[in-house]
Amino acid sequence: MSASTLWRDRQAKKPIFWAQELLNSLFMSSETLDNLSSENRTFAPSPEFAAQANAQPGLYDEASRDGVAFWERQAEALLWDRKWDTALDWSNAPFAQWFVGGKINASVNALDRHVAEGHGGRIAFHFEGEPGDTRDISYAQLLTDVSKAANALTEMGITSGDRVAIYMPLIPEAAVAMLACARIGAIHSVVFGGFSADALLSRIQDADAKLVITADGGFRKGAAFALKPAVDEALKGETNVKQVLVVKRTGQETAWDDSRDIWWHEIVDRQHSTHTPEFFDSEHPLFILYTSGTTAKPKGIFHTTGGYLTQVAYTHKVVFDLKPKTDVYWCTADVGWITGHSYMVYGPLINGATQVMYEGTPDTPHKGRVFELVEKYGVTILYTAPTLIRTWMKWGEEFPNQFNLSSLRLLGSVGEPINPEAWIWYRHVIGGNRCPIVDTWWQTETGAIMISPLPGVTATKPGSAMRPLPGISAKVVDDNGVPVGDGHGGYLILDKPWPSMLRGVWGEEERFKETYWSRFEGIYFAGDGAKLDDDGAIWLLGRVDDVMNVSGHRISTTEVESALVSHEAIAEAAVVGAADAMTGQGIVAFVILRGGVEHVEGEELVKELRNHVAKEIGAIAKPRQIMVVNELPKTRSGKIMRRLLKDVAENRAVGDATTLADPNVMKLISEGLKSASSED
Ligand code: 6R9
Repeated sequence: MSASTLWRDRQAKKPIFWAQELLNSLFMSSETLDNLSSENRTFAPSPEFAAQANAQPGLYDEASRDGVAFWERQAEALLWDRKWDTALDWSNAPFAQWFVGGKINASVNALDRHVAEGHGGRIAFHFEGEPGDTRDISYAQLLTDVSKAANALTEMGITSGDRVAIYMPLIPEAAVAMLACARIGAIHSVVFGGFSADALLSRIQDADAKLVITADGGFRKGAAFALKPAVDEALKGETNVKQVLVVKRTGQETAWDDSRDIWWHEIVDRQHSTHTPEFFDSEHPLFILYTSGTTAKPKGIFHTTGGYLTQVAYTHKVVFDLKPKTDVYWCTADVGWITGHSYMVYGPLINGATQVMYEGTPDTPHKGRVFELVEKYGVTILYTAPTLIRTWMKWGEEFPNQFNLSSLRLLGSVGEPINPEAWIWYRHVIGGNRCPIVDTWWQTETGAIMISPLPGVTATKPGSAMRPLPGISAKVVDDNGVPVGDGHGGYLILDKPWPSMLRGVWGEEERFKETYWSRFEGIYFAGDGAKLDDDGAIWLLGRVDDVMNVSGHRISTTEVESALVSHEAIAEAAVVGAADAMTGQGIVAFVILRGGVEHVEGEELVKELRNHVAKEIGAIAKPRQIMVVNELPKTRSGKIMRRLLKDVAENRAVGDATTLADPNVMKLISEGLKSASSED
């Protein structure tokens, strides 16, 4: 599909019904979030896909009929050393306990079990390093690696309940380190390898980690980057870290402190190749993962074992339709992100999946790298983020078209709302119009997927995550916590406990209650705005703080971005609401142009885009300013840091940009905006 067909396609959509929304908002002050456009295309699964799918339509009824018993059945799919006495204890809400009295080991479920069942020869990871080095690691080999690492951790004095910080590139040892911690009951805290020494230090301190597992470096964008120096820098701060375990990945020159640093190969390789696991309480903490909130201090979201494993395994099976014997599954996330925890380590390994793990960036050494690997390994299930899909759109179809992508049978998306245009492109160009797309909504806090189509059941709409999964209760409510009807917007909430829910914010009980459970009494508020369409399908509108208020009308940044991206000249867009004396907030857009498309330039283009948004959504959504940029400020997990763009749009000094993948981006953008003139 060419860009111009996409463009026409978008034009053919039913236009807007914002006038009605506007009226509603006049009469109902609680009508808080207006989604001004609508999407009518639907894509039902093929009869062939539907017939073979792991999840059949009856699952919804089964879950709503059986409540907690439904989750007990999912938990039974795991291997327990001792079965639980009580499935759910919610008496001390919001502190949930699932499968109370049960004893389980995460690593045994991920590894030993498959080997015992005769699948030790199955490949767990096809690892591909960025420079092209490869390793095929079987389940039996992975079990040996994890057992040795667990023995090494024990030799180093790490015991159950200790916190271990993991700061690594995306290499198999990262997964081995996580599973080795889990095996001995130590709590891992993976800190994304793109974070700075300062960020690492604050996370080490907050969790009071005893050990850091790192590497000399990794490969990214065609070069070796160093990690160990950031650890050295961080450990100049006040910590209780006694030892640093270092994987040799790049072989680069590395400063060394003999009293503290230990090479992974020196201690791990000489360990015994088996390890007898201990079983832990279902509610034993499994990991802490830091995530940013509205304040500067990151929140240590912590998850426990039995419930988390139950839900990641279940969702991985039903949402990705995994057939462990035949599928090759690839989740492109980093282990430093919750997606890497739930859908690269725990979920897929528990389900016995064969996966691809790729260390580097998708444009190295060429822009077709991901597609090349799909062809090479015969990937059948691909799970990635909208930001990468839009980047592929920008690069053009010639890259995917050079490779055979016919092995793909299912596509997934996660991390932010996917624009209908990107969804359609993904389906057409990557999925050959035959693969169901699962747009999966969830959070670090939820631990596992909560809202998503079931690929063999749901007729999907481009841009909608559709419905809560069987077993999950999610609703869209107004300011007073009252569910809104179809066709209305509000706040997305979860009103029933779920097995993989966060058990708290590490060391901050009050903050946990305050952040998640106080907006609506006793109900989890996710921080996202959402809308139900006329069929009751859920449309995520972004974080509520990403919602703009222009002349009293709330407009989602996502929606304006989608409108901009639907223009043939635009590859990617980020929109912020900037303080405006007249209208409260004015819409400021930052756009990246699509390569290889003929379009007008400069002033003319800006005018055309503003009119285009007006046509797509309504004049109310016309951006005040549009600035063409080469890059957008993104975190390494791909989230656009709108906070920084807002600083620029409001002529403030740009705030903390330490978590940006490329810190120079902001400088270029601020200089550019000063010279760009405001319209009207
Ligand atoms: C898994 C993950 C969580 C926030 C969440 C929401 C956004 C994630 C989404 C989505 C729309 C989807 N988000 N998936 N928005 N559609 N399919 O991303 O966790 O890093 O904690 O971010 O991401 O705003 O609240 P996390």
